[in-house]
Amino acid sequence: SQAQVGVTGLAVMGRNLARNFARHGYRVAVHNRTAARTTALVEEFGHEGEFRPARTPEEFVTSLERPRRIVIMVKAGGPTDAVIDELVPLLDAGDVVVDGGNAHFLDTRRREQALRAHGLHFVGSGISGGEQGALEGPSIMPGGTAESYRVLGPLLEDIAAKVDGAPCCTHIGPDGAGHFVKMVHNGIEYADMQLIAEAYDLLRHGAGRQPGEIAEIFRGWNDGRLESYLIGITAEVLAHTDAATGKPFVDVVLDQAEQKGTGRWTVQTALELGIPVSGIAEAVFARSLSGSAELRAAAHGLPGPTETWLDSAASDRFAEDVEQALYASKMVAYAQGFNQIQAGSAEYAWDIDLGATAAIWRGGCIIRARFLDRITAAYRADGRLPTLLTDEHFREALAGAQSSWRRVVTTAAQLGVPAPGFATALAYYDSLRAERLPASLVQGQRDYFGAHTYRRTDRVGTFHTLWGGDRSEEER
Ligand code: NBP
Repeated sequence: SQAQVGVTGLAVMGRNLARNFARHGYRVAVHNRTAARTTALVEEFGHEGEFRPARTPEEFVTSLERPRRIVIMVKAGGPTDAVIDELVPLLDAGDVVVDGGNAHFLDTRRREQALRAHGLHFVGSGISGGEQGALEGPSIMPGGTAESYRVLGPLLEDIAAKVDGAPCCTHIGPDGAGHFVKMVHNGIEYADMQLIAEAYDLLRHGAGRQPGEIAEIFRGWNDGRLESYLIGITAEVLAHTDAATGKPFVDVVLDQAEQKGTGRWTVQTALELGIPVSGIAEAVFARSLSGSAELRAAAHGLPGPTETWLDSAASDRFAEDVEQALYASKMVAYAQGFNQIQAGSAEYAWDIDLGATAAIWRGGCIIRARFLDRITAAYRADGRLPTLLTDEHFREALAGAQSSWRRVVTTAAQLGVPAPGFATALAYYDSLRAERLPASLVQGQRDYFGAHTYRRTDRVGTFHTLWGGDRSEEER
């Protein structure tokens, strides 16, 4: 009998995804440009299930039952197009082609349109969870037509992570919706990681704690509302000692963070949509700054504050404040990310269910966290919530956190410990809640130098003041 699903591209992700399908009892056709990877997979893991190795794309396609379900797991960009071009002439109307790589959602929209012209379903699917997730259950964010989800959904739900018995996979929406949501997921991941890193830095260089002690603090936090995969692994990394030097591992790693680009895409897209995702942007910039070795070397030795440490009593209370600040800043970062999804959904008519999106991030993916239940609940209660921050739970948490949050940002500034993520989150919060913003002054400046006009609070219409003349106002 023919294979039920095919995977082409058998590097770490594709191989583990193919094994995941096989372990769930599916007959899996496997193919890779370089045949050695296909052979190796079958030799090493053939006992795990029914694999149908194929040496050529033709062999791969004919080994699949129809409508065919093909998952492409190759390097994003040109390689994905190359594989699609190779497969399309071999396929039949109704077949479903999935791109499980980290494609840009605009590429996915283009590919979906092109394949639709051939009567094929193209599904751009976000898959999160890395190598281990692919094998043991990732969080899956498929886009594409409703028909494609009917053919493909049950298999994806089978291999996805489960939380309380529910699969971490849902049909996100048409064409690029899945990859868009995956992109924002990665952006949020950047923000979350940056905030955790800042919490560490404040405990280390503000409160004078050692990495091992901070690991214990994080373990404690992981038993509470901050419980998440990222906090858990952070504690592990901080507790780790470098074998070669006997020093804390975190002290021997070069402090220049790298990036593959999905965080940058999130910010670029947010700029286009006009959505302030300052938490994600600061995280991307923080990585860039860390990598600017020459700049940092040149600036090293610039004057800093004279106060450099908290005393020990203050330091104990400070750890509690940092937990509050981290929770509040994290709320802001997620609220911003969900606003971006909301905006993308409106712009491209995707009709994305925000509550369902938060629910499938509870398992399998890097940002999995207890906290996501709160987001699902907030959007279930009100699908049109303008910002998560006004939901009852979030509002109460902010009320409880805000004075700690302010102390942490103030202390960071006083001690000269950079906390761009915490600071920008607080500034966003205060900006949103402000009754009046100095944007009125910016409008005045714009009108002064460029006659860009302004609106008034007390009358409708568009106005200009004759700044160079008698400063009378005229309606434009
Ligand atoms: P890579 O991104 O390293 O890609 C390697 C695969 O692409 C190999 O199978 C390679 O075939 C194939 N390939 C290339 Br390169 N050029 C090709 C071409 N012109 N035609 C056909 N095949 C080509 O693999 P990965 O790390 O498993 O990631 C796969 C996708 O999943 C990527 O889009 C990645 O961004 C995404 N992703 C990765 C992770 C992760 O944790 N690694 C997590 C989530 C998503 P070869 O063997 O013949 O060279």
